[in-house]
Amino acid sequence: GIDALIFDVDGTLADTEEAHRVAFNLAFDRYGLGWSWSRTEYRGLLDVTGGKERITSYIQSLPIAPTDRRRLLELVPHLHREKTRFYSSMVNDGGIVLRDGVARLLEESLHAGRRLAIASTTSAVNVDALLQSTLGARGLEMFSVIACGDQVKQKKPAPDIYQLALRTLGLTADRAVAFEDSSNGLRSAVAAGLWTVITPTFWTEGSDFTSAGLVLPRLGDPEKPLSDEPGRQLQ
Ligand code: XBP
Ligand code: MG
Repeated sequence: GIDALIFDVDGTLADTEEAHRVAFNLAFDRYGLGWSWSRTEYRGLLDVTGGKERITSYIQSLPIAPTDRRRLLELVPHLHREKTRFYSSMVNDGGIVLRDGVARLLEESLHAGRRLAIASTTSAVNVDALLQSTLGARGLEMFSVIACGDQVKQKKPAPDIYQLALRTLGLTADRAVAFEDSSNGLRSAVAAGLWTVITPTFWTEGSDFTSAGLVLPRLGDPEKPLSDEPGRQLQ
């Protein structure tokens, strides 16, 4: 049987990528770099997971002198810190909603005695902000394990983050199911031995999902936001 459900965050729990894109651009602006990532360009940039890694790979692709490149590479941690500030405040302001069916799946899985976990590339502060702003005060408590960001050396598509989640849950891969939206996420989960459900977004549709156990347009029907009301019934 299945003991746990392991969720990716960006793209899977919520379609956050537009907010990430805007936050990157605001950070570039703050540093007067004159860079602005369009939606089309950002779709391609998503091939590299992790914000710091994405900015680094972008700088590596610029046709500039080695000294300029070095100077820009030194800025990466600062740019990323600024980006995280912009992104997490957008999330805290309530600008992000859960994807259809997510809240219900989380609630019903807990009710059925399954544990919930997170395996995400993004920073812990972003994951915390998203869970609290979409699920309320209980958001963090619902998850037994939150594996994210720089807790592993190798980000997705490497299996490390899913392996960390499984290890912390104390489970082997056959006792859990993964939920993902991207081919990098799918590769990571499958490499960790997990059967994986894919719900693509605008940013990932058309990718190669052949190794997925199941590809669905969404995890369920649209629903009203969760209330903190005790005894709230799921329909
Ligand atoms: C999502 C990502 C993240 C965000 C940026 O990947 O690639 O890197 O775009 O987050 P996944 P940070 O959904 O596969 O985990 O800037 O916080 O790294
Ligand atoms: Mg994702």
